[in-house]
Amino acid sequence: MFEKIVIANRGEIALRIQRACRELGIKTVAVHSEADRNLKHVILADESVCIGPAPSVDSYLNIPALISAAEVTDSEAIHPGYGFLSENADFAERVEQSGFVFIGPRPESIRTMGDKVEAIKAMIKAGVPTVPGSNGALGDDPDENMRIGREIGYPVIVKASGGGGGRGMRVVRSEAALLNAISLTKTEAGAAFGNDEVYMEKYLETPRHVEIQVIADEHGNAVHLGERDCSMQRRHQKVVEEAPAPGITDKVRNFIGSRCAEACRQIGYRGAGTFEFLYENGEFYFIEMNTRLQVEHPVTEFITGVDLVREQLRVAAGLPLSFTQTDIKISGHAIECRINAEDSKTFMPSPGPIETYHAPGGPGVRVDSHIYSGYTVPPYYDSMIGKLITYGNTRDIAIARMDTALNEMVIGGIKTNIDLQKDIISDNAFKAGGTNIHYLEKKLGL
Ligand code: MV4
Repeated sequence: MFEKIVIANRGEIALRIQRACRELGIKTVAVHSEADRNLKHVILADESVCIGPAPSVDSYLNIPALISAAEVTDSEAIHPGYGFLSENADFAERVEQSGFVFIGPRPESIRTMGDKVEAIKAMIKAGVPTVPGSNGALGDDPDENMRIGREIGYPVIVKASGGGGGRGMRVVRSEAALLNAISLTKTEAGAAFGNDEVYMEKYLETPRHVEIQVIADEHGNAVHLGERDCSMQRRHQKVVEEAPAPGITDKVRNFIGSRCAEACRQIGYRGAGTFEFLYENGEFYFIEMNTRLQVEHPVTEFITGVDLVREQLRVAAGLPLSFTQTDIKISGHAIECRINAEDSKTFMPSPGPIETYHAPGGPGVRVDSHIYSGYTVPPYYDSMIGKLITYGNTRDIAIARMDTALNEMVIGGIKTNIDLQKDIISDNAFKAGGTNIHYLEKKLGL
């Protein structure tokens, strides 16, 4: 196992990674911006290095500064967390070329999955079900593109190969609008991603967002850890996630999960990853793969008992996974509410000093947060300041515990979305389970 690693991130995930390191006896180096000297994990780190001014581009996205920090502290590896450089293939490559281990997939895997057309091709080859579509980049022949549109059937969606996460896509509801939509999406994609490749899919009107967690080692072992339902979202920002997804049977989970694990073996995937699917009328349709640890990983940890960050560290160090597929038993139900420093109604960010903080607790309650009383939320970064996760033997118990925990939680001095979360958790459609990706925006009247 590693002796010392750099945590190239901030906030709750940096603290989460540091905790896993502590358990494994790994020393941690916190790298931080000038605005982040008082972050909890920086204070608790074995060593810390200031890597630049507050703006992310000058600090958390500064590749030479991060690699220098690994060099001067004599670290062996770099954990990128999520966001920032976590899915940047060039960063992963430069980390490895500098003689450090990137705690994540091989750079080639990150590059392939970052190119959505390539990712879909790899999935078709591996037997993962995809959305009916062009199964490749669209060419310049208008007649051929019209033929593809007719064959798929309207509505269709035109997506940028370099996009993902909701960027660079356009819904097309009629044949008459297709060619213009393709040319607009191409132009925007070229400017935004430096890649004007676009592809076409059948547009699914009311799907759920269900994703499969996988983890693989360098010895040919790949295991799936079941699914999460992340349909409760607003403007492509997830708000509540849960595992398992309501209504997914063991049989369906094992079918789709084993296809994802097999795809990992086929492409030689290493590390943690997530296969994103749209789920509609009982069918799974692959859309994208995320090659990082995700914000919502704790719900999977609750229902499987696996420590995902610990396993990431193990497989990055070349050790085998500490379990096999048959060891994994999905049990109970977990829900996560993201806690953001923002107005519950307008969603305006609300940075500033936290004057009071009381964390909830009790059976089946987990709080992943770096905040403390006296901490000031800086205005420069994402507004998520923590995650509240609850577990129970049944979904109803997990919901009841979440309701209790949200009512116990006090964060004073700044605005938070706790009231919005209480509203969602007590919503009848949420309680019934299985709401689609448009539900929250409709409820909020957007
Ligand atoms: C779709 C879709 C409907 N049909 N693809 C948005 C983010 C990106 N990951 C893919 N997205 C979508 N792709 C087809 N063929 C609807 C969405 C979508 C969405 C997906 C997941 C979670 C939230 C979403 C919100 C709006 C649209």
